[in-house]
Amino acid sequence: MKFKSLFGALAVVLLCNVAHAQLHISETRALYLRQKDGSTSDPERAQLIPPLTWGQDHEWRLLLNGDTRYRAENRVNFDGNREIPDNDRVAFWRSRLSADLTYRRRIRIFLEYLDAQQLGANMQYNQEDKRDFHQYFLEIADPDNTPWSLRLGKQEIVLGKEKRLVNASNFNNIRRAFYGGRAMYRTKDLDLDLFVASPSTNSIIDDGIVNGTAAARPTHNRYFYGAYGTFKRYQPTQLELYFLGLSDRDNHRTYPNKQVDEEGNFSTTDRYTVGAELYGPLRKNECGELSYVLGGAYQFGYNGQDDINAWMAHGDIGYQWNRKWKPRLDLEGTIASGDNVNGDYDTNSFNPLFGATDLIYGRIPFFRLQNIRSVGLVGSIDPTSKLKLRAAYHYYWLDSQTDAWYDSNGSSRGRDTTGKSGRDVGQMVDVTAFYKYSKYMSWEGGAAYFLPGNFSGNVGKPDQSAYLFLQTTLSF
Ligand SMILES: [Ca+2]
Ligand SMILES: [Ca+2]
Ligand SMILES: [Ca+2]
Repeated sequence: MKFKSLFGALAVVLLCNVAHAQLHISETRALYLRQKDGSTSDPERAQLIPPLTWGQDHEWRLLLNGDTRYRAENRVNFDGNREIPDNDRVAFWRSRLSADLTYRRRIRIFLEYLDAQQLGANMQYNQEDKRDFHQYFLEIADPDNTPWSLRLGKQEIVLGKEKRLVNASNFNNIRRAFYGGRAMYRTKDLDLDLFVASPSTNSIIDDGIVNGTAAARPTHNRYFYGAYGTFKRYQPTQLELYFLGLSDRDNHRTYPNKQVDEEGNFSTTDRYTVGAELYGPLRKNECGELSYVLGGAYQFGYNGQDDINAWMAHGDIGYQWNRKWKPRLDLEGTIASGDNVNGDYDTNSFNPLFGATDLIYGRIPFFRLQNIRSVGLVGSIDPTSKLKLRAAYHYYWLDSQTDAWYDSNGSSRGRDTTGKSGRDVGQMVDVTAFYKYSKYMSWEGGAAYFLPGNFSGNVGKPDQSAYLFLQTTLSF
């Protein structure tokens, strides 16, 4: 492709002469790998208690692991209005303990206990899940004879390199799980996941509104199912293709959120998402490597009387220098459709399903992959093998001026159905430092600042917001 090589050459010339910085924090990447094969293949993982084995040829093996994490936060003016006091100092404390029992790589029983608390909170952050069994599943495999394995029970599901549609956020105090079954196919050339599950919810509802969280339970009559494939044959270039379905058979759902169509009627819904992600290196030489990520998805189906017609696309071009401190710079763009006209029997607001929000759309949780256009510049450096620094800048617009500004939970932060308030939502800067003292202890700290645009001012959020956090994690 002429365009590709021309662009690649141009970018190398430009970027080789810039000494700047990104990191995709390796903690999240390691976590992803660990979840993918569910094993201890990650050498960086803490394993303080030696594996307990017994039986003939050590055919039984028990691993005990856990972590505890404490994060202090300072939240300033998250409501966007200086006149209304909402500043808060709050801490989030989460502990996990897991027992992972395997028999001859054939049978695995995994049990994970989780306790998540919010301390000193003046507001309700919905981040509590006290003394809960977060995951419990049975896995059946026969790795010498078949690439298939089956996992049944309550489990986390994380799919895709970017986890944009299915994730179990690690920054959150509580993590999402699903109740159901998942068949996994793993070979050198292809990873395939087929699943049917019911999403968990932690919400407590008081008079129709979410007021706090408690132990997770299934959302009855809501089903999440699909197929997600990662084609690795042409590595390092990889292609992901997926089909995801989200169906709600409850025709009067008020819990954990109200399920109505644009006309305001309670409704059942079937939302189907088809999409693809493509990524890999574009150009590599002694100076460094230029790489890209491209992705897109289309949603269709119905919600009550409305047809669903929504889409998203994103692209990232990044350069990793072969230099001391491993500087990296990424330019990224994201667009997800918003609804054009309210009440026209056609809904165009993209639904990010159970996707990642933390960090991808800025550290302050004001955005997600719904009615958004954003561009970002992300730089990172690793001054030592233990220290990673990251800085990001994002600018955000609404995709549709008549649809809402959605925060990371999908709640509206303001809407002007006339469209007269424009689309300029604002900009955010965030910086993060991650220090891994050892595999048993790490620290992370960060700060973020949001500067509102015209639209925000017009919907009653004219003032700046700021965020600071410091987090310690102990793992064993
Ligand atoms: Ca305020
Ligand atoms: Ca407080
Ligand atoms: Ca509409």
